[in-house]
Amino acid sequence: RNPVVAVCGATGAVGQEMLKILEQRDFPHSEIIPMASARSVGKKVAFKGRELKVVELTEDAFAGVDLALFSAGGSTSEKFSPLAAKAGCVVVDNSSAWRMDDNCPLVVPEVNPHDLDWHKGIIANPNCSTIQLMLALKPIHDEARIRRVVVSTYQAVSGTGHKAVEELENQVRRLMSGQPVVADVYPHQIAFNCLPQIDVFMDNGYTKEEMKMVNETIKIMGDPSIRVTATCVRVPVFYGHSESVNIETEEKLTADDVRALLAKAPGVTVVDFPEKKAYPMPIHAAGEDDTYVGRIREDETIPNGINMWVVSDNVRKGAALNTIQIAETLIERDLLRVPA
Ligand code: A2P
Ligand code: 11C
Repeated sequence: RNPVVAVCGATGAVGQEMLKILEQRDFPHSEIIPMASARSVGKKVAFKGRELKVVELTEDAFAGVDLALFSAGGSTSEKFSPLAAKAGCVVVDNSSAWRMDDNCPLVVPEVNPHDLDWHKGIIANPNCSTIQLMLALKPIHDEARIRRVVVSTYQAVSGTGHKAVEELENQVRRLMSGQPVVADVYPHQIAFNCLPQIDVFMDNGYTKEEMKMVNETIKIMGDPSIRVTATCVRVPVFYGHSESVNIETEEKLTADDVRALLAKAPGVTVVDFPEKKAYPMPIHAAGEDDTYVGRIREDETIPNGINMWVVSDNVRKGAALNTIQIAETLIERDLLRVPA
């Protein structure tokens, strides 16, 4: 029979997108159960032209559930994912709770599907800004071995959740009508501004988001020799993260080599026609599944260097879509069960 699927965090920005994508991709299911906090009990969510009642995510909500797609925050996942797995339900979790846990694979299906083979019940979905970077880096690493990556991000407010989307909207409206703004979600005004801080600062002066990009890249690529350094910036864009990426490789690749490699990479579309002013932009990537790469050119300051610009919908490929692709890959590889 088809799996019983729980969507945990079904009322949130990513949860809503998950329901949309499950529907669009005709994900095999015998039942879909939307779960959220007690606050949302009684609410309804749309699925395939019907309305499904939201149930409370509780300790014993997972009896009879085969697959749980979690996007309800780190602490919720820390508490409930092990309970789900114990009940025999495979968890694919979109929070940062399990990503660096040695017992949990961290997977981008186009990059490291083989890591699903050793799952023990909980599989982690990487951070949005890491996922799109992996799609662009993997074909280059396979061909020419990446030594070092310098990445700067331009991240949309939807990465923070519903409240941040509303905050940007409200601030723009208020500023355009001459009213003072209130910053609540972010530490400063985000409208018409850039914030070089995503998440909290760590002892080394980097933010948590920056260190996620460093550590997750190494785990997903399975190669600790790749050195990554990141600067993550929040920009007043609603949907779609952009990244400026500088790569140093062991073997020489020309810009044409990289274009050809990425043109045949799964999940990647190259948009690189400077003469037509055509390059990836968040307004085009929003709502799409692929990761878009453009502005591919050689770094003329080093022998083996490439610069490029990588854009993807952070809520789709960066979160909901990648989570669902992990689930699809589990089914394809006959791995949708918690090993004894
Ligand atoms: P709720 O709407 O009931 O608060 P976003 O990231 O867009 O803010 O969404 C977060 C999602 O995670 C929502 O669906 C939210 O449900 C859910 N969530 C947050 N905290 C909990 C919790 N303690 N238990 C269950 N669901 C939670
Ligand atoms: C952002 N990358 O854009 C964050 C959102 O670890 O899953 C996702 C945080 C995470 O704000």
